[in-house]
Amino acid sequence: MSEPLTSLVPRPALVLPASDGFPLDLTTALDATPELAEVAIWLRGTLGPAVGCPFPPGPGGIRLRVDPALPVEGYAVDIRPAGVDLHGGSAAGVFYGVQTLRQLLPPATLRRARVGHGPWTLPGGRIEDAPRFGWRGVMLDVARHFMPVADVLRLIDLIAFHKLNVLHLHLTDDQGWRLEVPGWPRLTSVGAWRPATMLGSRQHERYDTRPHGGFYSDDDLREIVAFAAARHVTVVPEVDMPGHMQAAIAAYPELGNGYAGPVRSSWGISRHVLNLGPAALDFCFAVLDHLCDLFPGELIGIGGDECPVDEWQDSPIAQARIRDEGLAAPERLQSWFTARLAGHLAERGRRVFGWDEILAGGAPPGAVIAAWRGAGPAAHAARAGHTVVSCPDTSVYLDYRQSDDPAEPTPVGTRLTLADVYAFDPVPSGLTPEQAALILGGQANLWTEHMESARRVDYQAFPRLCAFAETVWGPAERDFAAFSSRLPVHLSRLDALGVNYRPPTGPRPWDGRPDAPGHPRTVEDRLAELREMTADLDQAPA
Ligand code: TNX
Repeated sequence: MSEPLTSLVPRPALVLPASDGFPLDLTTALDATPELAEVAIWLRGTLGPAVGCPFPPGPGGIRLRVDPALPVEGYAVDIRPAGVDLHGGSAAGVFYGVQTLRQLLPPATLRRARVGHGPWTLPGGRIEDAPRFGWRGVMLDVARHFMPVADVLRLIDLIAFHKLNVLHLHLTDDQGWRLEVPGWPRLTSVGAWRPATMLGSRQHERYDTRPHGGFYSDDDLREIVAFAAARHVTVVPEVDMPGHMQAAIAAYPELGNGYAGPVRSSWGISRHVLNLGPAALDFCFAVLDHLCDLFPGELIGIGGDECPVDEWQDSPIAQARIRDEGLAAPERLQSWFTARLAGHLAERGRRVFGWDEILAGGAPPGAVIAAWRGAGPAAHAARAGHTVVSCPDTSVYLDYRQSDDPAEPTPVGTRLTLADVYAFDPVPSGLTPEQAALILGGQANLWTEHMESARRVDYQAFPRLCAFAETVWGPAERDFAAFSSRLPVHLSRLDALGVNYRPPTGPRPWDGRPDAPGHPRTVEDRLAELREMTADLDQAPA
């Protein structure tokens, strides 16, 4: 069988090889219906420069059609000498079919300009394919390290190449605020900048001496949203509240509980959180309204993770709120707050997307839970009737080290090898079929404390993201040995795309970060820590 047909990533549901393929040359025509105009524009713009073909409209070449009888994101493609017939359940399905065609061509055609003269032959055969899950996500933290728009767009292209369809953008955190909000100019003039950056894990207390920062203009974010939409990727924005808010409080101390100081330079969790008085609530509503203006998707991320209550114990503003709302304890203030945000978003036809900490005290109905603290919270959320995105740190935190090699850049977290990520299943065990149906899919998270550039994000993400793509696209039953045998061909595709992936042989000398030491953990220690962190969920209504 032709090598490209047997080395697709993610692996398609069905591949039936045939003897003769379709040669692509400078005259190959493209026949697409009007509803597929955007796919056609993208195909011409992506494949055109690499093969030197303008893909003139007309019959006899590549034919694209929507067939509503197919699964909505599924596709079926027939490649014969007479032409290519590609049907998708929707424009998204057709788009994924074209992504498959790109992988079937030689890797040189993934480049941005012509290398060689062709003809490039698509191997003959039929492929039928559809994803297992509707949420195939990647989270990018642009708060810890700002990533320029061009690099975000490039990552979206790589996400879409692997048939992933959600980019969760973590836009704010203690270490930086990355979007403009009308009426709150200091968020970006002050909150987007920090005086220095921690080098390595916080245990070492090392810093560089360079300021770091940056933020996206409204048009930057609109461009990201539109670029992603053309690739069938939904951008889910997140502004993390009421904790992880030190950058906003540095800009507007009246939002906090007495903190007056800079944006945070160190990693870890800040104790400086919103006071949740009337002004802070108005601020949060203004932020949400602006997110609704910029991001058309139904879900708006409100964060909600790791919010220490220490400051609320002695804050007159927080205490007044606790008293006025008749809350039993400071711990209840966050769930009261989350309910207010959910109500505000519901009035605008949107829903809350939050980390699993918002389950404590009961999450608002309709909230989508990003379950990250091990496998327990996903099951807890599904049992409580919430829809869930599984992203347990124990399987899919791509900031965690990829091996025990001491040369791995800033080794943190538990070891998550390619095989560990490949073994991920978004559906936790022990759920009824009805509860399992609430698992929307999975998400790999790229926290960027230790990734200051796109090059380092590449290193942490690839090839583990290729393995992850198969966990959310392919069936539950998978074979790591078979995946590994497909990987070398796929790595040649990543080479052509210019991805700084981790080589199977380990980090190259320049991938290392001797200046930024890590803090590796054992799985046993992490599991014990997670049990303690999620103990409060056992008391929460399920
Ligand atoms: C926990 S996951 C966090 C992040 C850190 C990450 C590092 C989550 C909701 N919170 O703030 O960046 O660990 O792995």
